Amino acid sequence: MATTPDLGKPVGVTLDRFIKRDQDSFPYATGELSQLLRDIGLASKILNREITRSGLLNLEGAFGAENVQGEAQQKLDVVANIRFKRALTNGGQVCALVSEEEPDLITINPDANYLVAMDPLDGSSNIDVNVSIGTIFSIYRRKSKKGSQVTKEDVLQPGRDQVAAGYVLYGSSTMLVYTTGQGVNGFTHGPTIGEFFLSHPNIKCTPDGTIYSINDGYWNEMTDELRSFVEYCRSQKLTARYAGSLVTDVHRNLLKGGIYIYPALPKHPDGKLRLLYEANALAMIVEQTGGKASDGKQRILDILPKEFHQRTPLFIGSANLVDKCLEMIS
Ligand code: AHM
Ligand code: MG
Repeated sequence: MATTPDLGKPVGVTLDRFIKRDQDSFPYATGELSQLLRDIGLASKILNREITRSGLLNLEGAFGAENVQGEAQQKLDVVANIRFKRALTNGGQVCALVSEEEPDLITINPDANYLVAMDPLDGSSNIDVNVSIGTIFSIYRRKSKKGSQVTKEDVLQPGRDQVAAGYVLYGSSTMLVYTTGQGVNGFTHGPTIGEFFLSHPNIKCTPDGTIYSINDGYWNEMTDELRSFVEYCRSQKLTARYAGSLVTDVHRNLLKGGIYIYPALPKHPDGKLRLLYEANALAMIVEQTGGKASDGKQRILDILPKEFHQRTPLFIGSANLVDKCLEMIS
């Protein structure tokens, strides 16, 4: 029997309208954060267009330079960095930006209140093979006075002080998922209309997941304790899934339930992923859905960063699976 759609649910509302509704729930909101979120939405739509056409525009492959981490930049890494920087500059709501692609703090508008840390295009080694990639962003309120020079202390805030965070997944469809600390909502891009529409309201991560995601190629370099946890996952008949694209792996586990692990390894003694613009944003999102995120010793969101490009091990996902893993490795 056909069912009548529930017209009371806000599914289908555009991102812009949803951001406005979100803003209205904060009595003293000025609209600056809303504008910033819209700017990120706009840049991601522009980048989405570049990504879908990259094979035709000779935008695949290496750019020929290295970023601050000593990793080969892909052409689309560079394009993504430019697109976001331009959108945030034109939008005027960001005083400074930390980007994976640039070594130093990028000052934008000293009269603005917000700071952004972002990985403009994550998982870029997957670009040339049409595997999903993503953008990750964290938003903080500056501590110093508006109009003054932005300081290192403004940027080095613990993740629990993020005012908003999110990611964009450029996959079989493009999705923007974000939180302002009142739950997590996901928006799917309608390519023919050029808008994001609410498609995944109030996302919740199931406490018991069925997926584990870790690069099995590092088996010989894992600690015995971590290997025991992987063996536990196998014994429980969990499914192994690892795209090698952080946003893709975390997003899938968020919707289906699971754990993603990038441990400290001999070649990455502090882990590979970056605290400020990868782990923190995803930790805020996952915690807001009921999940957990840890570096193996402490909650990701409680780490006080010391450097812009600091790395961290990451154990993130369904609460009971993360707890079980932490219990077994500690
Ligand atoms: P990137 O920021 O240079 O793209 O690297 C981060 C990526 C993550 O998306 C992914 O989870 C991880 O690196 C995969 O690393 P590995 O190939 O070592 O498993
Ligand atoms: Mg990255």
